Amino acid sequence: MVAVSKRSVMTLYSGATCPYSHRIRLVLAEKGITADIHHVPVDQVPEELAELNPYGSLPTLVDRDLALYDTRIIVEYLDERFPHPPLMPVDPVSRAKARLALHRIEQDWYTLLADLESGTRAAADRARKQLRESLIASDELFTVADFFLSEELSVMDCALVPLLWRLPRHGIDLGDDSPALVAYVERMFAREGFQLSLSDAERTMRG
Ligand SMILES: N[C@@H](CCC(=O)N[C@@H](CS)C(=O)NCC(=O)O)C(=O)O
Repeated sequence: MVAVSKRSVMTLYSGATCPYSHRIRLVLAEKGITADIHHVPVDQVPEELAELNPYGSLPTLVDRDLALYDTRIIVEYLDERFPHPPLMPVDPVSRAKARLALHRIEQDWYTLLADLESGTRAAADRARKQLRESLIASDELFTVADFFLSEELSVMDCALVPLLWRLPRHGIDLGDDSPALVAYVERMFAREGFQLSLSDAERTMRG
């Protein structure tokens, strides 16, 4: 549990190994927002959460009378309520590009992660191969800037990094085939915000 700050009474219902919850914890840590973080089991959410969120899904953020679910909606709210540092670019074209990239990250990579986490053995094997190949094929994207397609940390990094942290857990080793991606991973994992975002269970996912 993280201490509650004077200006915030927010509560995050989080899954200790849930990549979507990890995205929110990363945004909180990078923005220096303190909140009560309650790790709850995904398959046995407390009654109070079921009353706040009709889907009973994690993550769920409660800020006074407001209960929010859906990772993207929570991230957008946090970015608007706590604007510094901003996680979205300012101009409309860059904002649209960031949203599109986020969509691709979720459609192309998070769907494969879902197969790895709870698919059949065959689906997980297919997803492992596809995710590895797709990440390696994207190596050039990680040469563009220090952060993903950006000079500053953004919502795209906050989505990508929790997924990348989980690769060894699912038997994915990028090897030497994607040097820019590997360098990006090292930079991002070394950030204080990232280290603070990890639950104890996530910390054990890598040695
Ligand atoms: N679309 C949701 C997906 C989140 C999600 O799949 N969370 C999982 C835990 S990692 C969950 O709560 N599963 C149980 C459920 O959806 O009822 C979001 O973006 O927040």
